[in-house]
Amino acid sequence: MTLRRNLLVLVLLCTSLSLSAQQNDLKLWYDKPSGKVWEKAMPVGNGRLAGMVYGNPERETIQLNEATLWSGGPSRNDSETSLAALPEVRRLIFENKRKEAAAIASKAMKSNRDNGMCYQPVGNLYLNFPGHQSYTNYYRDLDISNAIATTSYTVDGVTYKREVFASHANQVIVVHLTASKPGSLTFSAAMWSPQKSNVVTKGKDELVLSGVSGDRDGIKGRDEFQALVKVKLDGGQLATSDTSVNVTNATAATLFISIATNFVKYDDISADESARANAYLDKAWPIPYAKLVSNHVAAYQKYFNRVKLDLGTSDSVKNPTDRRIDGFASGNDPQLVELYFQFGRYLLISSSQPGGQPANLQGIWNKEMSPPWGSKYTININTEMNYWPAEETNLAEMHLPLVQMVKELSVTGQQTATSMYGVGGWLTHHNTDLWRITGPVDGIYSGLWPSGGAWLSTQLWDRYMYNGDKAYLKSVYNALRGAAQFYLEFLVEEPEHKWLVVSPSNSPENNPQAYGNGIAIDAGVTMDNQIVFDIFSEVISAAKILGVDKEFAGKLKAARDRLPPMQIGQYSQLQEWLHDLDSPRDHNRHVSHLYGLYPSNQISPYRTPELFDAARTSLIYRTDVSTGWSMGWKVNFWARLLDGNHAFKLIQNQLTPTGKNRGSSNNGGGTYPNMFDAHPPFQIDGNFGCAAGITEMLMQSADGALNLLPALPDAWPAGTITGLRARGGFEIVSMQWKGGKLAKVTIKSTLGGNCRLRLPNGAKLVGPKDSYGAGTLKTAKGLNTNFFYQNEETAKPIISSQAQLKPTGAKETMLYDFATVAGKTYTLVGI
Ligand code: FUC
Repeated sequence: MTLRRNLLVLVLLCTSLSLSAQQNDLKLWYDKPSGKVWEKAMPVGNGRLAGMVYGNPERETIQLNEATLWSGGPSRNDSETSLAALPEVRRLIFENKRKEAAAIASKAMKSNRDNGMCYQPVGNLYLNFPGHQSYTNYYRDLDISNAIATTSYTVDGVTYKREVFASHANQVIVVHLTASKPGSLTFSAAMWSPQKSNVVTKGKDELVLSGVSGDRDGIKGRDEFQALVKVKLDGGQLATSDTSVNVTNATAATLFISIATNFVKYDDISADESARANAYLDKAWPIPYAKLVSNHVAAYQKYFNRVKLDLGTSDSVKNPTDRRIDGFASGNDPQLVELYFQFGRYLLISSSQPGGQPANLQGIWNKEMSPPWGSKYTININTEMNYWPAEETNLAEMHLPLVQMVKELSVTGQQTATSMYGVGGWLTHHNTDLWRITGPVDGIYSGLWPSGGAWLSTQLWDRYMYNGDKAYLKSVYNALRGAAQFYLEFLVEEPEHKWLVVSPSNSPENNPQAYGNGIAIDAGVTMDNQIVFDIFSEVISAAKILGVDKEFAGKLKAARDRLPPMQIGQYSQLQEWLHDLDSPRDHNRHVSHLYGLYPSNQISPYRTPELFDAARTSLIYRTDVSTGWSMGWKVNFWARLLDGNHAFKLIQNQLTPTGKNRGSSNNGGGTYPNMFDAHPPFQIDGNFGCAAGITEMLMQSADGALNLLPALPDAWPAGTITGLRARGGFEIVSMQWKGGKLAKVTIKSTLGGNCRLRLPNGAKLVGPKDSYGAGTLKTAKGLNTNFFYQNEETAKPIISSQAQLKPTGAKETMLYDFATVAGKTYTLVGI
């Protein structure tokens, strides 16, 4: 009997131990409050509302945002003098008189209006707890498995607990406060905003903050907002002063935070923010707390639970998250990679929801009136990177705000195409904002780059490669077509080879020394050539699929044939510019000419081995450590270069506390204690880029086959992942690997068609028994008959006589074909 009871206790103990270990797996947790440091606070968000929870016992701060609160109001920023200057600027570039070209462009093409508006904060909610200066048992966390931030501590034997979430179901931020001893919860709630605003109290239980966004670049702030905080009590008393709600001797309290603005659309700010904020609040108010939680968790987990990753675990999981980040690069903590990957997915679900705004430079979290780079949309890399994990990590719905933004830009950008360049179609330069500006932002060094809209458009096409949904393709066709039409009319013939090139432009935020300091103005840069190649090819395919625009597609084909091919220069590098001007000592954070390697698929170890090696050489010259987003991009590059160990090295650099990365002129990028990516300052792109890179190490689908475990590092010999999506509508229901080899994979086909697999080892098909060709896997040969895996042919590169190219070094793989039927699931085991 005693033995049985002891056994039972042991079993129970083990279960609860393993449960708590498991529960810890998806938590960012800390044993100290954030104090004043925003980058230690925990982010919550529902795509529209966001909060940063500091977890300070005596004075809690929850910094608040609403996704449509931006400085200014509806505006445009085209330059009116550009068109007249265009021929002269082009002529000077072709004559290699770049200084002169830049001088004219700086005067005539730069925007003389605004340089983009800022994403701005709503303000702070403060909760003051008298007597909570000294506390014990402090703990706080962000549980990304249910999107709830919790703080708890003990004062005078009473344990206080705060739970905060931005409800995905009920459109309010909820703060739930409890005390372990009835009647011991006493606090006051107040609000503050850096905006032009005022705070009043309403009844006995409510704060009302009303304001209007800031002015900027001479554009008046017209984005009006209202934030309401209403308190519901369990026991105790409620009272208000002029500016605070005061609670005494309660046992529990639930605070409902409702925020709204007058923003309807980029050119319409006619909504009534107060009516909206009240409507959200009135709807949520009657719902009991437990139901608010279950609604929220269900709505969040619908997305989050689709993907699970297990790379193994170590004792490090017992440490607080900031200590784990500190030790990651020199230790063994594979679970932190899982946490970082899932945190990326958490951030995307929290900052980008259908019907809302896309994630900006800081996602949806910003405390500054004048944040770095306006916390807007920089689209010469950053916004695109935000969405790299969307399709493949099974968050396709989160992509929709970006799709909508591109549709809107394809309207506002038409006027820019006509007025600035005298051509049809549409474009954006290297930035945009809530008001969908499409003119150049900042100086021409970075701002005079006309390919932002086209790059974004290629991502809309890529979404089609995953979903194969013709109705979707039709809905974005006009945007894609307009992006291609812009180039068709804008491309000019360069004098030397008679290639068609984009001019004026630049290779984002970089220049060869030969042009002189600060001069980047250019024609025919490699990244532009690659982007034009993609958007032309995509529109040619889309027109064919939709049975439209035959003649237009013919014109695109003819122009595509006249684009410059990629070139390999004297240092065996992929040339960034039309001429061989790269320096092996150039460590610029942008690696724009490798767009063709990732996110595009123009460079491949199997189809273009010389370009593959040249791209690798260029990347080695650029070095590893850099800004956060640059390192995130490099994880993807090294994954596409099939070098898992080098990709892992970049993850180590990324998961290093900011400021601690050494040995590079690009010091500084890394990770903050709350796992936010450090440019520095905080910029969310690196979180997303690195999450996408981790995925690309485990699965790729851009190069003619579904490539499983293409870049597995030695650090992850065994693991499992569920729920990834691949092009052609394939879903990796689950995949397991052991000893670096594929052990088992289950693939669901949603569109049917040939499944071509590239594997590190042999495999056999074990199910389903009734499937076509069950049990057999044909060795793949020739062109993949599956449209979604048919790559456009990359033009043969021009190779410098001084270049010394190396073999790709790609490991031998097995290449199989098997036919699939839409809706069926197939299981293979490794042999
Ligand atoms: C681009 C980058 C910077 C920064 C900014 C927001 O201009 O060159 O590094 O990320 O965007």
